[in-house]
Amino acid sequence: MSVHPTVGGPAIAQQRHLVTEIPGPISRKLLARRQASVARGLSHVLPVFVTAAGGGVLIDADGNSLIDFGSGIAVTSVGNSAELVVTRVTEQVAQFTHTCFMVVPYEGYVQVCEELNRVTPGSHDKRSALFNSGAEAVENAVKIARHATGRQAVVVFDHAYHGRTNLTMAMTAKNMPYKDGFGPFAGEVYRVPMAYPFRWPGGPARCAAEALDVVTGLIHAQVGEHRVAAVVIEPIQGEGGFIVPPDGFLPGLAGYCREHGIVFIADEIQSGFCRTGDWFACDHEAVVPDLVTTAKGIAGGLPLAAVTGRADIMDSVQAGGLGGTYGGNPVACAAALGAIETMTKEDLPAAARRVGEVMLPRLRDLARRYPVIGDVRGRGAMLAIELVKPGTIEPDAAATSAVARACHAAGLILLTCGTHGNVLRFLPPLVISPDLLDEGMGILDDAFGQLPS
Ligand code: PLZ
Repeated sequence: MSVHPTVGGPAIAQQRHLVTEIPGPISRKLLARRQASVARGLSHVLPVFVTAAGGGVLIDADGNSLIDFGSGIAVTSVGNSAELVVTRVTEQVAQFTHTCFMVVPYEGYVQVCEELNRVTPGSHDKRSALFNSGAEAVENAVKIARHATGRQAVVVFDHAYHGRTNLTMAMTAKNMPYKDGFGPFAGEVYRVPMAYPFRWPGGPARCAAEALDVVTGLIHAQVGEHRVAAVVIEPIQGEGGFIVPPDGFLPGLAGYCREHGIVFIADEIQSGFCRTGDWFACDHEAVVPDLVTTAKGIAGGLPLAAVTGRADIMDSVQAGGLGGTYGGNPVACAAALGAIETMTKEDLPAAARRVGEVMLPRLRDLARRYPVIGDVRGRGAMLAIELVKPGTIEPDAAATSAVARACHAAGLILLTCGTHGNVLRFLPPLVISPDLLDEGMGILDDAFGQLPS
């Protein structure tokens, strides 16, 4: 058993260990307090209250040690309380906590932008701007694209997820729970079909070419290329179901945008920062977006987000046109520098590929044994299985939540996703030990075994 060293906290044994039912009595008490004090609109995947976390495990208030296959939705890729994040944050928080970059600047912000300009796809001249959340980064990417082009329309995809603010809700596809009752939504947002191999009517082999035809045809007929400021796409879709477009689709789309002066925006908020086995999911096919939005994995758990892209597009905005009180907060910047240093030193893209090499064969084996699994997909440590009524492509959300619940009860934190709630997704910290990965897969196997046949 390996021990995850954390600076300033206890070393956490890398093992699953349950001492109560899940959630235990202390968590249940806290949940009652939560229900009396916190708005109902916030929900939990699993209501265990965490007291410590590191590597691939979370410790709860009852003393249970749970395996983490969620990373707080693809955030703690470097592990929780990763050593370099803790050191840099601790140093920074003792120096100064805030000045507001718009009032008085500091070096950490500039360093994070330099790093972003270096690690994001393409070697062209770039600029970055920092924000607090993924949704805020997407909002700003759209602002910048509109400003640079003088156009208004924004094209997004079926199954897209871009956030919960007014503009990003309009860009997000799924109604329940994200949009229901929250309208009216921002205008000039147009939705086109996603290249979704498992569900493409003409079959996966024809998906890339046919989807490109459909998308460009719809933009031409229903929007007009000259009105489109930006096409925004997650290079691997996240909340919408971990949908991986077939090879050729993203390069084709990027080429089409170039041809028509449309800003091509890759939303790498979930797929970025080593998660897919490359620094960014776009790297897989050497696609170079005009703008990239990042968040989540960027700062090891502290709130930070960014827009990075072509200097001419970014710098089209007047001084004072972008900003916010907290965007690029010095403590969050220190965390990002620690996280990026960890990714580089520990070669976390390779670690993500190894996670995929262990998990994909196991998931494919499950799919052979359990016909409820219709598709296995993903790259690196961004993997998923889609559950359907056997022999059909009809989504099976009930089986999906039954499997997730059984995993939770056994001490494995596992997330679902998908427009139809029928996808189990796997997002372990990239530093998770092979033993924990293996144990987690065993729990998943047992959970499928418990499904009524
Ligand atoms: N773009 C691709 O995945 C956030 C949302 C969880 P924020 N995904 C997790 C939830 O239910 O709120 C996300 C994403 C992509 C944008 C966002 C938005 O990022 O930091 O949550 O605003």
